[in-house]
Amino acid sequence: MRNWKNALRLLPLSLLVFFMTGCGEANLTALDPKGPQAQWIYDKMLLSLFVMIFVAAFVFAVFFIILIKFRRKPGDDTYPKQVHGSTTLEIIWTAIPILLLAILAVPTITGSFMLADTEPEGDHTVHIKVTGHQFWWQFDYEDEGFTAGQDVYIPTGEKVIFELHASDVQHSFWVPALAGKVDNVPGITNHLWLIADEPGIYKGKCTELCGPEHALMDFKVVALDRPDYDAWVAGMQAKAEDSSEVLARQGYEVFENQGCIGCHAISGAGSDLGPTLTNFGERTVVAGYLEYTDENLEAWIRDPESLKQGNNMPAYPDLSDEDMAALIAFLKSLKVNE
Ligand code: HEC
Ligand SMILES: [Cu+2]
Repeated sequence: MRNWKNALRLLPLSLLVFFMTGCGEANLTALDPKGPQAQWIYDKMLLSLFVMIFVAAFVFAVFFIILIKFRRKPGDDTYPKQVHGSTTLEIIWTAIPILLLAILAVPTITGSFMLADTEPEGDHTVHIKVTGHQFWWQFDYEDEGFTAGQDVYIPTGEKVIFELHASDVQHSFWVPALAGKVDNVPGITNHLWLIADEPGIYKGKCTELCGPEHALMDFKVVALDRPDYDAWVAGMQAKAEDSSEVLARQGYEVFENQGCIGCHAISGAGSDLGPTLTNFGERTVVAGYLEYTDENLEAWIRDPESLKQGNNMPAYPDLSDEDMAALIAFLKSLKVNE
């Protein structure tokens, strides 16, 4: 009884948690689709939900009718009439499920072809190579000639085709508001396309258990209107072609002397060892999930292990405060659209 009451007390809290899971960064949900792929998936979820509700309602209704109608009445001692088999009934209850499955199967099969159609569409189709690493994402814009880390920028209203790879173990690429999930498998190339209808930042997540901090392997899709997207691409390309201005910045020395440069590219092609930092100053989080503050940045550099267990960045506990300040200022200055 006590347990039951406690459970009841937790109800408002759990409802709150339930409703809040949709808030905060808002769009880590498949229930508020923002593109045709996600919309299709959402519609099919509703369709199967309606089919299930119909089945459940029908079965429960029949169950209760029988329960009440055929109850043994007080004073009634007669033994009910015994029946064995009914061809009509059996045909009916075989046909209904077949019909229901057909209702689900036809759109599912035609839709599977639609979702797998990674043929370019229009003259602008964007191709991006995605590589999953423990526990971060690399985005190579091969046609454009540069690499981005953690945040993937796309134009709105255009078909974007992702080519999915993995460098170590299996990962899975999922941006619920825009599309379904497809696995990144070492040695295999998978594809996924999506379209973002509106500009915005869409949260993405790795959905394949890939190690201790799998749960923190977050990324973002930044959808921009074509002109803004073009400006971003031009900025990234300019940095890829000429990084002299970045290298001359204060704080770069520390970055170089500490060996950060060995894993983190700040222009051009990225490294497989760490996220490209070319536009790190434009990120909204550190390491995929930490709030973007100087304190968190410092904490990350001094001891990444304590924030993301098992990740592949070494700790720098002994950096002087001066070097740290210079380094942080340098990292925050890395922007492509200034
Ligand atoms: C041996 C390779 C390696 C070295 C050296 C290294 N890092 Fe990293 N760094 C990584 C990896 C791997 C990650 C991604 C960790 C994760 O999220 O799982 C990372 C992540 C980061 C991030 C977060 C990036 C983002 O997109 O949010 C920052 C900032 C960073 N490192 C700064 C530095 C600085 C500054 C140094 C030098 C003092 C440095 N790193 C040295 C491998 C390295
Ligand atoms: Cu992963």
